[in-house]
Amino acid sequence: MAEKTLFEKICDREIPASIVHEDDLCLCFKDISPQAPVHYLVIPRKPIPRVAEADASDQAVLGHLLLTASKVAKSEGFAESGFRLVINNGPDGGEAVPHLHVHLLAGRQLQWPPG
Ligand code: DGP
Repeated sequence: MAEKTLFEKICDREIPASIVHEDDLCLCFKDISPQAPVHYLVIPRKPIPRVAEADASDQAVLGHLLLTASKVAKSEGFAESGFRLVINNGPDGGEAVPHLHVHLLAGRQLQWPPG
């Protein structure tokens, strides 16, 4: 069996994280190295390495990650002022952890284009 990813270990409570939401399909927790006043990660429980390796059977979970990010933004009160969702894919995309995750950033005016 493949070794668990860091984020699978967070799902399984083997590594602590500050979890703000969880359900059958996903977890949302605070990023350990925040790039904005609010920086959460929304991850599927299923260890999909990156979006490029998701397939048609993952359609529901992919949609669920976005809807969960929006739900968390609303429940935490920063949806109206705005937020950004980012998915880094592969080396040039800046992916460091090979377990699909949606960055949810908010709490300041974010710049565009990103670096
Ligand atoms: P990416 O570069 O898109 O793969 O982002 C990985 C993010 O994961 C990065 O913003 C830092 C975060 N991260 C790495 N290790 C941990 C950890 O152990 N706990 C938490 N909460 N976040 C982590």
